[in-house]
Amino acid sequence: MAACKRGALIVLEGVDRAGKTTQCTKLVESFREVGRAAHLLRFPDRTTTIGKLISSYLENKSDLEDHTVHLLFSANRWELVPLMKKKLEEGTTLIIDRYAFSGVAFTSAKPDFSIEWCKAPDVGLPKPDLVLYLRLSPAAAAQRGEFGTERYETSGFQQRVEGRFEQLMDENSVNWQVVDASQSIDEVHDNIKRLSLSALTAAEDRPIAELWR
Ligand code: NYM
Repeated sequence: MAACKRGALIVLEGVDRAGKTTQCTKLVESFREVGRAAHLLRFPDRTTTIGKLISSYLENKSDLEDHTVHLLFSANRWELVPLMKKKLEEGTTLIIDRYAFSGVAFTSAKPDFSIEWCKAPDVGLPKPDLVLYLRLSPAAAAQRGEFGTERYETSGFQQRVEGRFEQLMDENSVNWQVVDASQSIDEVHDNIKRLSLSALTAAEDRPIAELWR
């Protein structure tokens, strides 16, 4: 009997209001429509004990030291790794709204944080087979309405985050694909669906790799 093919690990990244959450939901539906199991995850996962600490920090209800909150974001990914591996090995594709790249981009946008230090706690996480970067200019993002009220939701900070994402994309150890997020929801969806289905075909016979290792 042929070994069970694994699912793909697909991550959507991008600045706030690029449409990640909408696109993640539509992508899961598309996988299911073509008969492939798919499951949606998002980071931070605010439902766990660690996730609740992070959520309170983001909502400005509590303060946490900058290194500490970075490590909590990472711990919040590691606590989900057993579930992620189980799902992938069962053949379920994971569509993830933000991952370690957001972790690095947001913390390293703060003063005195290097990209190298920020990556360290996430080294060895399950490596995405595809990272879709939804690129949206600050001007186009501004047309989509006001920023929210959570921590980091200011235009100055978001511009630094965007610069960090662009730096991360220079590395070719990760399969980054840039998608123009200024297109219509359906156009963006068609692009990411095509890229995601071909990533699944390429990944399903290969073992799960380790990020940044
Ligand atoms: N964020 C997200 C981080 O600072 N580090 C991380 O590791 C991750 C995954 O949290 N502003 C930031 C990015 C967002 C916020 O917002 C989560 P949302 O709307 O739940 O994606």
